[in-house]
Formats: sequence, structure tokens, C-alpha cells
Amino acid sequence: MYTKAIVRRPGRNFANGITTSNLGQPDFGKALEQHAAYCEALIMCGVELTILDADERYPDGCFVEDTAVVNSRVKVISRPGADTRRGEEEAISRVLAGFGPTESIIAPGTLEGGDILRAENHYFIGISERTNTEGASQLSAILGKHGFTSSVVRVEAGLHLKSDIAYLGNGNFISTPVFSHVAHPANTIILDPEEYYSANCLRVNDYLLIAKGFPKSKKKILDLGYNIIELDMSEFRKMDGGLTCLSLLF
Ligand code: CIR
Repeated sequence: MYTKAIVRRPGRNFANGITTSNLGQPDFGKALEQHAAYCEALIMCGVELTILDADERYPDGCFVEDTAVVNSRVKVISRPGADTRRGEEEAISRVLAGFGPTESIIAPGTLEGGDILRAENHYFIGISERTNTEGASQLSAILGKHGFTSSVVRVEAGLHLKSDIAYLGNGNFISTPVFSHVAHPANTIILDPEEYYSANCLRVNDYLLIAKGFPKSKKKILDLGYNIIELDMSEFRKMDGGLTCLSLLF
């Protein structure tokens, strides 16, 4: 059960963050509304929120997932691989220190939480343009000390590992075809090509948060019996962000 979450509101310069999407400029007002709806959904899932104000030095700062890897046993402060995001982890580190022991990824390691997929007591660690092998081995050693197993997955395309795959709970995964080998195929929903964005969904206690507007994925998820909450993520998608990116849950 998750009991707590940390989120950070998008800042006015949100549109200046890094993106590879060609979906146009995000609308700041709409992003704030979508963020508020996301926070309400987390509260509905039974989580107590710490909401941080935007920090205009970091246009990508609302994507707090990338700044740490957290669970009930340990909080690991990351070292973002994107230059413009390096430093976001400092404020998060101060907040997390109030919730128990922390450890840190150190240079030359780089690691972003979007590359780290937890499935029960196992972590899949994506090696990507943001997370390097040194960061991965530091994280693996830390998690090992706290009773978790881990394995490495190469992220050849896409931003982060979790841009393409999520663990839904109960042994089930949802994935684009590229990562269908990560889990057992019988337990993996494979996404339709026009719905790849919906791979990034977020299980929070009794609910599964999914992005709005992906009817084929929605049906496959409902067929497995999950209680879903659909959220409009259009403005975050324009900045390559998704549901998992917006919170740290523990
Ligand atoms: C970035 O490129 O770093 C941000 N614009 C998006 C980060 C999304 N985070 C995530 O998938 N965990």
C-alpha cells in the first residue's frame, strides 16, 4: 500500500522543458488543471500528498519521478542524466530526508526514475540515454542491501523504460512490442501501435490510473478487472511526460 506521494506543480516556463514530441506547445493553464486532477486522483487512492511549488530554474521539475527511486525501505536520490535537469534532485532530497534513510547515486553514475520499473520485489533498471550502467549498478547494489532483486533492460528507443512498459500488479504488465520480452508474454498486454502512449499507466493501491483517449488499451485493462481512473494527460504528453512521471509514491 502506498500512503504518501510527493508531487511538484508545473511552472510557468513548463514549455521550455525537453521534448521530442511534435504535438505543439503545452497550455500552462490546462497543465495546471490536469495536474490538479492528478493530485485529486492520488488522494482518492488513499495517498497523503506533499505538494511542492514550482521551481522556475527547472522547467521539467514537475516530473519528480526522475529525481529519486523510493519505496518503504529506502529512498535513493538520483542523478539525472539530462544536464538541464541536474539539480532538481536537491530539493527532493531535502523533502525525502524527512521520511527515512536516503542514499544517493553519485558521479559518474546517472539515473532517472523513469527508467526504473518495480514489479513486487524486483526492479527492472533501464539503461538509456539518461541512465548509464554505472548508475544502474549503484542502484542495484543499494536495492540489494534492502532485500530487492534487480535486472537490467536496454532502452534502445523512447525516452525512459517506463515510457514503454508498466507493471499493473497481480503479475500483469502492459507494454509496447519492444519490451514484450521483459515479462512473461502470457501476462503482458501488448499495445496497439496507435496507443503506445498508454503504456505509461500507474497502479496506486486499489486503482489503476490510465491516460484518457486510448480505447483499445482501456478495454484490455478493464477486461483484466482493474478499477481504473482515466486522466487527461495531453499537456504533459507534449513534454514527453506521463502518469508515472508526476509523482514519487511510497
Ligand atoms: C524530460 O525529457 O526529461 C521531460 N521533458 C519528461 C520527463 C518524463 N519523465 C518520465 O518519464 N519519468
